[in-house]
Amino acid sequence: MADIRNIVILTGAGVSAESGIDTFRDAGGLWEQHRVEDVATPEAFARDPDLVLNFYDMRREAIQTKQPNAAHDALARLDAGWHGDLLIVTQNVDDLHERAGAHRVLHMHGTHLNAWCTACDTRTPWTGTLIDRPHCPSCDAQALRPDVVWFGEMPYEMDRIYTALRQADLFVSIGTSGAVYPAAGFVQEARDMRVRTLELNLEASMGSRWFHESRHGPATQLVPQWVE
Ligand code: BV8
Repeated sequence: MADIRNIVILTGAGVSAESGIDTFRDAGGLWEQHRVEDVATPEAFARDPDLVLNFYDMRREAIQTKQPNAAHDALARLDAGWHGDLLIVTQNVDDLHERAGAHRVLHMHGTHLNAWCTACDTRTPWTGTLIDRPHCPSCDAQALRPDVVWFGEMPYEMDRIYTALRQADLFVSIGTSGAVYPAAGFVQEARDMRVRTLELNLEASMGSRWFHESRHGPATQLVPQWVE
């Protein structure tokens, strides 16, 4: 990586799979247990808030029992020692990148560690449940929802992501199926700007054909090999 200065890394559920966190679309994944339309849209939340709040309470509780794996650890080492710009853009709502020690992390689909008050629009660190309609610490309204980006909602910090992609020398996608936009389109954005692209994934993804190079295998093997 001698001629590389600025790196953008996109991670998806596959980077946390070996920590025991369900992915979305693998056999038995989250969406097989729940239809996306039923739990990850604003309409679903309006229609059946208990179902949605239970789904996220269950995931928030499960995430807190999991630990970072060798892929998170390798990315944290890279972040700590990298001389240039580096941004880990994660689609994941877990905090395993941070718990492994990474600092330059951007949660484009939000984080399970916050609750978002729909009354006063503040975000509060949250590790408990939301199903019991707790009061917002700021305005006392019982109007808290998960601070995650649902389908049809704008992902966080898109301008910052596109700016980082424009300035990157290398774009690496790790553990994502390439099924969800706009994240799935980042590789094409990168290629349009003559950025080198590398995919590290268990198997071919929906976007593999766009990458200059695509390596297949578990993240706990591929990521440390790439970082070292
Ligand atoms: C939006 C919530 C407007 C939190 C999620 C074109 C342009 C823009 C939008 C669209 C478009 N076409 C369609 C849309 C609408 C929609 C969309 O993409 N629909 C899809 C279904 C077609 N997108 C949206 O609504 C987005 N908002 O568009 O706003 C806009 C437009 C332009 C610019 C800005 C704004 C909002 C999308 C966010 C939805 N919220 N999550 C939560 O509950 O977690 S999405 C959900 O899917 C998660 O965030 C997840 O991260 C994401 C992607 O899934 P993956 O992470 O890839 O997980 P998956 O299971 O699919 O794959 C796992 C991969 O890992 C597999 O490939 C597997 O092989 C691999 N793997 C498994 N084990 C391992 C492994 N790899 C390595 N090692 C292993 N051990």
